[in-house]
Amino acid sequence: MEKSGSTAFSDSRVKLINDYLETNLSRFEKSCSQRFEPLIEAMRYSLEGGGKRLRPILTLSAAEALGLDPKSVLPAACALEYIHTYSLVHDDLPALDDDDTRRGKPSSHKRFGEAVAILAGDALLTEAFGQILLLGESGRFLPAQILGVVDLLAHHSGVRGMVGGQLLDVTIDTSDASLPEIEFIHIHKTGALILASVLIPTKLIPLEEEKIQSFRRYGEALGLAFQISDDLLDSETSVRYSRGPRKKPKPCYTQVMSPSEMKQKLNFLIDHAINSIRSLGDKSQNLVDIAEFIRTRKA
Ligand code: GRG
Repeated sequence: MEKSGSTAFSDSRVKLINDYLETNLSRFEKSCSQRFEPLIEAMRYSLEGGGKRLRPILTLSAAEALGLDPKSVLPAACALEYIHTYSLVHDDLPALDDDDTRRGKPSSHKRFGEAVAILAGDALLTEAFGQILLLGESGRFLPAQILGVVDLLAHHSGVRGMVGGQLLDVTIDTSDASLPEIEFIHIHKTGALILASVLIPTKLIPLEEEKIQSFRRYGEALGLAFQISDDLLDSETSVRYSRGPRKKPKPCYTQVMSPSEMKQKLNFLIDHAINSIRSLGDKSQNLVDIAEFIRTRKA
């Protein structure tokens, strides 16, 4: 797969993820009838679109912070990227944001047509759950632990997480949205999958509740911080409008906070995220670096 657009994360880690994604998709492709090739092509097109791989990198780094071999969680990291990619493919559709481009290339429906883009998103979501089961191949994890990952991902990517947040995002009347309302949407739409990325490894080893809570605090703060940094980046360009049926500004922090208030909140959340995992010591350095990247990111 082509190199990610990331400049923030270790090239070797991004390469590990990209190689795994490609190897796995090729292996999966071999198990499918050739008649389904157009679907595989559309899945591959969006998967290799040059994203930062933030979510899988978080999973690998959280595993490392817990003393697990990061490679052992690659199937779950890959599942997260499948779910993230499906959400972007569907978000770009005419019924939602109606975006012609994604990551500098034509969006999936522009390249393959709406029907195939919808189905490619459906396939990415469905196959993500098949990917998680590959955690079992190494023999390192118990079936109950793997089921814990399935439960976590279903919770955070579905109605109680990303999809629920997306519903509110497309239906809210942004003209008088309050800060708590906007925050509720972001916690679900964007934050939930980021939180799940951090929590996955906590499902794979026996762990005391206090440690799980420190990962949760880190993941929650980082998820919200990521959305604020995204809104800040957008505010430097233009108001975020949806071209889709809504034809109104999308809910974002710029409607309820000034850029300097947003920067203050971003700094507060990043400090909180880093402090939450300090007690894990050197093993959590990559998690600290990711938080610092979100504090200052320009892309
Ligand atoms: C359609 C069910 C469904 C959900 C869509 C996440 C989402 C929900 C839509 C994307 C809208 C958006 C731009 C949200 C802002 C935060 C965000 C998720 C940005 C994209 O994530 P990055 O920056 O993307 O990690 P890359 O391209 O680096 O993978």
